[in-house]
Amino acid sequence: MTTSSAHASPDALPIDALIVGAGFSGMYMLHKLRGLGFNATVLEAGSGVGGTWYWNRYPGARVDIQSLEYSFGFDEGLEQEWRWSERYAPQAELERYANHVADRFDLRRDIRFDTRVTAAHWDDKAQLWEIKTEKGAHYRARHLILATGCLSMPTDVTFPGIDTFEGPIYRTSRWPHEGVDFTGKRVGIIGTGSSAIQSIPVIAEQAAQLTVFQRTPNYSMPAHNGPIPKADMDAWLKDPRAYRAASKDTGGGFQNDGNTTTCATETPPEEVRAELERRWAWGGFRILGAFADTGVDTEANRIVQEFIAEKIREQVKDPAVADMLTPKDHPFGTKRPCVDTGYYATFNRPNVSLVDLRAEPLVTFTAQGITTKAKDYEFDAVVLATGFDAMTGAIDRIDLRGRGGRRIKEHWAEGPRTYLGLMVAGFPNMFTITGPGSPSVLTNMINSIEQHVEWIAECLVSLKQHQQTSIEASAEAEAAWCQQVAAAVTPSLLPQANSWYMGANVPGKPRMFMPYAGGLNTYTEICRQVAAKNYEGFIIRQGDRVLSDSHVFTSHPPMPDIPAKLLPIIVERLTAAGLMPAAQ
Ligand code: FAD
Ligand code: N01
Repeated sequence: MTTSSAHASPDALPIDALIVGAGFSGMYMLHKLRGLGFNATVLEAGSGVGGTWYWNRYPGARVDIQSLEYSFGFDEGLEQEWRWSERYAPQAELERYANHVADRFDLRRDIRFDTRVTAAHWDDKAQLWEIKTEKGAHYRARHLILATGCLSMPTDVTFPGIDTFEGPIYRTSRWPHEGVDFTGKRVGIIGTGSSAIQSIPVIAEQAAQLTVFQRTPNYSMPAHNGPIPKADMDAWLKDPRAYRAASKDTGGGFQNDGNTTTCATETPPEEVRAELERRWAWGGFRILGAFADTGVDTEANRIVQEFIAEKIREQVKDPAVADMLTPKDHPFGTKRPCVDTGYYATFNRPNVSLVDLRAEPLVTFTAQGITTKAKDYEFDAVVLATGFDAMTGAIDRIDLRGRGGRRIKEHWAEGPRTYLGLMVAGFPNMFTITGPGSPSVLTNMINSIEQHVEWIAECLVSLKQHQQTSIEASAEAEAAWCQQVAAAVTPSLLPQANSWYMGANVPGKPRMFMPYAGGLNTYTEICRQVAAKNYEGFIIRQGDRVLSDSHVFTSHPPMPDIPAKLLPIIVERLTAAGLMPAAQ
């Protein structure tokens, strides 16, 4: 296993690790493994690094977690030499950052661009993964690391007559590199998720006319983008390590001034109001952490819903449009909330109109535009901001076969099953970075990525030190972890929405809440304990010989304190879901 990965190519000697994807996950994984003396190759479908920030170039695309925190913390030199220009960096700056990281650590020599992995099969005899690419190249690797992204595979959504439309159709997630000039154009956009909410205000400024087709309104909070807040900058400059550590030691992987003790329903209304106003003025996700009961108690959640509805009415002059823009079918926070710059006010512009697809369903695309049940709309261009086959889409598009030829699609037929969101039973030496069953999309993803990369790297070092050739999640530990994932989300309101977290945006996808909702800090501690207990729940082999055969999962950090008022709600939901025995 000493071949130079720079020359890993069809039928070459096996490499230590084949990493799929050159977003932040794949880039850090490569750097980390190299530093530990492993050889690794990255295969990336795109032509450049950055993943999300390479593909999603739509107007207005930017991060919605402050860049001070949404950036790598693994290297102090990198951290010190990079300065973010704004509180929430735009796509172009994030892509520059990804390129800077690639240059600084000389990553490109081990990344093959324009290379899509189509198949990966475990060869039990050779204890290797056999990997194939779209162009027919073949690699062999001891470990397969899927850094394929949770939000990298657009949904296959299509509409009747779409091929008859004579103008261009753009997907936010596959935006042309040369950009799009909408000046003087009549534009239609379908979708009102985060991508649409970011792009609508910018497209509206350029286009002659913009028609927004909305199926479900979303909650959106103002970003209040601008210079990095002084308090944050000062805290970061004073001690970047402590600042990072504080971000990582939170449920969401970013500092949100989270209140875990006070319930909105037990606080005087004027104090609740003042707190929500304070957080709305700060911007971004801060309102999510205002009260301990928002995410659990329907009544408490309604207080925030009404507060945001009022903010929408304040910003949108036409009361009928404001009403259309107000979410009514899901509690606040149960679909990923959006963060915007001028979204609601955009609907006051004379060149912007809103179509409610529930009131007038889309019938067909035509050569000139879109026909709904009520009207024909003519467009020069259409934008699809229709979302992703999240968490599993990029993984199950690969013909992945584990032990005995078992396919990942079979294994996940009723929803993705993993142990810790890191490994899958029956798929030895295959790791997922921020995979289903890990906190991933419920967190600041960079912190989740760093935690996964470092755990995987440590695991590979341990295997190497002990001359072990494979590690694999046991079926029992995987089942136990799936129960943990269910138990973490069941007490909350999260399962009540038809969200992409639940797989609800993809027809036929099994309904299952995919990420682990127990918080990044809790999860990190669980992973640490699992490794410290000699990788409990994993089967470790040397060739055919089983060296360690652990089938249990016992790592449970202490439960955080919960306000007494919430306990009966939590117990009732866990009992109803069969996750807690009913009291006798
Ligand atoms: P990605 O960046 O998705 O990279 C995966 C890479 O794998 C892609 O380049 C893809 O081409 C490649 N790939 C996939 N399958 C294959 C294959 N079969 N063969 C070869 N290559 C393959 N997260 C936050 O925490 N905060 C934010 O503010 C935020 N904003 C976002 C905004 C947008 C528009 C989107 C879409 C996501 C956002 N996210 C955000 C989530 C974001 O995806 C993560 O923060 C992070 O960038 C993920 O990095 P990654 O490397 O894991 O995956
Ligand atoms: O996708 P979405 P997204 N007919 O799934 C609609 C991250 N992100 O790309 O809700 C009509 O949220 C669909 O309607 P409905 C972030 O995690 C972050 O916007 O299903 N409409 C919805 O309105 C985010 O959550 C940022 O009824 C159809 C929209 O399309 C995730 O990526 C920016 C339809 C899809 O919304 C995904 O966001 C961008 C149909 N057939 C993305 N099919 C930041 O701000 C779908 N829709 C950092």
